[in-house]
Amino acid sequence: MRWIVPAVLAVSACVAPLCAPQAHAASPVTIAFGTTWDSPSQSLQHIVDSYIGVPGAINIQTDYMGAHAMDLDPWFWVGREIPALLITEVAGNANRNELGWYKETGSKPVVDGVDDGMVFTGTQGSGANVLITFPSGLTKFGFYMNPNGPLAAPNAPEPELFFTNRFYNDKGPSGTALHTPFNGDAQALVFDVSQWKGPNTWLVCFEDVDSGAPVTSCCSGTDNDFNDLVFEVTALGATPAKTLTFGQIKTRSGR
Ligand SMILES: [Ca+2]
Ligand SMILES: [Ca+2]
Ligand SMILES: [Ca+2]
Ligand SMILES: [Ca+2]
Repeated sequence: MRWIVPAVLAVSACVAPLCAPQAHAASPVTIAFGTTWDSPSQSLQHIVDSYIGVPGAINIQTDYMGAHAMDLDPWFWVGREIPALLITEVAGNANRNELGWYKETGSKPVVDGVDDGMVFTGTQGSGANVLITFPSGLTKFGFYMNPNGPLAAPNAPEPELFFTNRFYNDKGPSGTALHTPFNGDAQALVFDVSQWKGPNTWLVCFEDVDSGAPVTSCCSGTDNDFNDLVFEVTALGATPAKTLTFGQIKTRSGR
């Protein structure tokens, strides 16, 4: 099930250039899922089942944003002040992986402290929560990961970053696509969890190894398990997907 940004909120939130037309660029986006190098009990499907509390409510291989034709691709959010909760990290580099936000302008951001910022440092772990207040008010944004923090990661030497907007990620291990998608590797999966966690709530699941590398047995290439940094964020998603009743809109508007 997909929530849609309620029209009344979308209108109030939409000021140019936040509401520039977005292309359904290439969805459905295919993901070359691998077998986790971690314990099977720590697979993303297990994590999501435990997080939702309803096993199978979300199928991580088929329910991510972009999995279906006409899903928005690339993905982004809109907000002024957004809470984020670190659910779990299952990665050898968990103590160094860093997560940040960046202002989405439609071109690859320069992460330099202007129009971007840290969300979770490498030392933060499960249960860490932050409230991000965007300095310029209502902001169209996405997230980036610095894999292994200030150190290099496989196929991702400094200063390479991974973005929720896959078009900002390289193709293949270093620029040549080895498999679909051929126009930017997906390094994060985004799931709409509003049905279980409250309106406009999303689960973002990063892969901390370059996901365009071949999926191999442990431990070269990538495992593409997408459980390396999993967090929840509450913000308006880019895709209006559910029509609310007038009563629901009134309720939300009164918040
Ligand atoms: Ca790094
Ligand atoms: Ca890549
Ligand atoms: Ca991984
Ligand atoms: Ca992992």
